[in-house]
Amino acid sequence: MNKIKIADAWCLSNNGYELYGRETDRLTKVTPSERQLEFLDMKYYNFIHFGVNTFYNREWGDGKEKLKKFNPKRLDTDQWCEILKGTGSKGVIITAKHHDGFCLFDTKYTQHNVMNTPFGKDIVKMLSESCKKYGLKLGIYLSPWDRHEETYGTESYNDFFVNQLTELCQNYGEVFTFWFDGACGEGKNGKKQIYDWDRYYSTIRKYQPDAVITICGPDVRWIGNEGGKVRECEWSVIPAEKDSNSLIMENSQTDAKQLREMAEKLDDCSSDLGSRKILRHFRNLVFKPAEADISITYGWFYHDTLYYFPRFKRSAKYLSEVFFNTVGGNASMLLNVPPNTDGLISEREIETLNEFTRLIKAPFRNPITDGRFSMLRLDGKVRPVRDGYFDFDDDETGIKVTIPEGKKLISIYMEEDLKFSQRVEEFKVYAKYQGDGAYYEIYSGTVIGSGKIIRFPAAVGAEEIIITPTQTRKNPILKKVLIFAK
Ligand code: FUL
Repeated sequence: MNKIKIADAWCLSNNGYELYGRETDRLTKVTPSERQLEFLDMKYYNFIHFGVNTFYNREWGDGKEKLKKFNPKRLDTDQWCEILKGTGSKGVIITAKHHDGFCLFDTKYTQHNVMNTPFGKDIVKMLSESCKKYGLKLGIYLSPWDRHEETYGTESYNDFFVNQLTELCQNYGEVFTFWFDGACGEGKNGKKQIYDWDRYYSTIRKYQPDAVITICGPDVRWIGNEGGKVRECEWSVIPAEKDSNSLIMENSQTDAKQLREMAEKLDDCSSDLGSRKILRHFRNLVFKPAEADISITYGWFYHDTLYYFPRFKRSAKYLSEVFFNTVGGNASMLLNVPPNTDGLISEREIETLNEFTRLIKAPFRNPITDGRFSMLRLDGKVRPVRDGYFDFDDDETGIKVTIPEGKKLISIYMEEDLKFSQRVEEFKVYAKYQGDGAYYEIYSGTVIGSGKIIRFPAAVGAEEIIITPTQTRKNPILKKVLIFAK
């Protein structure tokens, strides 16, 4: 264990990095929009993949599926919402239309929709009502790639798509996100659609100004794989050209059987998207927080039997680690929970979700209450913090927290106030034990961003801890620091 070296603090050496200057001004001027800020507070929410694929035991339909097969006899969107809300979810994104072109909503623009099935009810409408009832936000997945629509591949498809978007914007209350998948399996000889993204975006901005546009969109970026893997440092300020729609589409799924490959892949061409070393080479920067998507089982749609990969089942433990790494790694977690052919989330999934919920809540019981937090100054004096807001003055080196007697430190949760951009690049946590009165380093981390979770493998019996940013782009501003001890 290293003893504390106060000289490492951001306001002294800052690891030799510039602290106030033209470049740090340029970087910290890149800040989120109001809609992004609101989205960043959600942190964990769900995907529902449901459609004709569910009844064909498929991942990708070809657009020729028979509508009479779609009959989820016990469908209950309240059940979905009740279960997902119970896991701490903040919202649900439904596949209003997947690549097969089948629509789960009542649309005027194609016959290939739920109203013409034996089920005959608008499922997006039902879900929007359940979401309201359970206090969840509603999100819409509308696949740009459409294997059923005849106009796909021509300019009129853009009209078709905008018409459907307009229906979805107008008929289902507030929508928190429109999720535009980059996947396309047409290959070289298939139909190629030139998507009029600008028109899609302006339609959304017109009718749903608060919604974020995700993946092939300007507001939220895809993490680059479909297995919930995050980079060691996830940055939210990145070069615009590193997240263009064409790059996303190139890296997206091109075959329904690529499930494992997509889960394991970490976009290697851009594993460092936003350190200072990278950013100085790029003129156009954007604020684009990361979202990590992952499915609870093998495949995005429900399969009774094991799908392409027999052992590809994710345990609650695995999913909970994904939660800690994403929500605690400056990214959001989008967990897919697909209903079965009855139209219900099945027991198998409920069991996993119950255990997942228990695991993700475990480190966050027993927070230490305010009154024990203060800002430590260079001269050794302290400034008490009462409002739970930690904006460092130029002579403040760390956040000092006293641990109540008889309690041990279990975990730490922190958030930067991203209104002021992502600033912290590195920090350390020190503990003072009873005895020699010295401080020892117990954790060394990099970015904080929208959320940093630190879990200590063994409870730390310290009487005091100090959290010291050691490298930052400007004075650090944290809007939340929670300490859990038992
Ligand atoms: C992929 C799609 O091809 C999958 O079917 C699924 O919808 C996933 C979330 O995105 O790109």
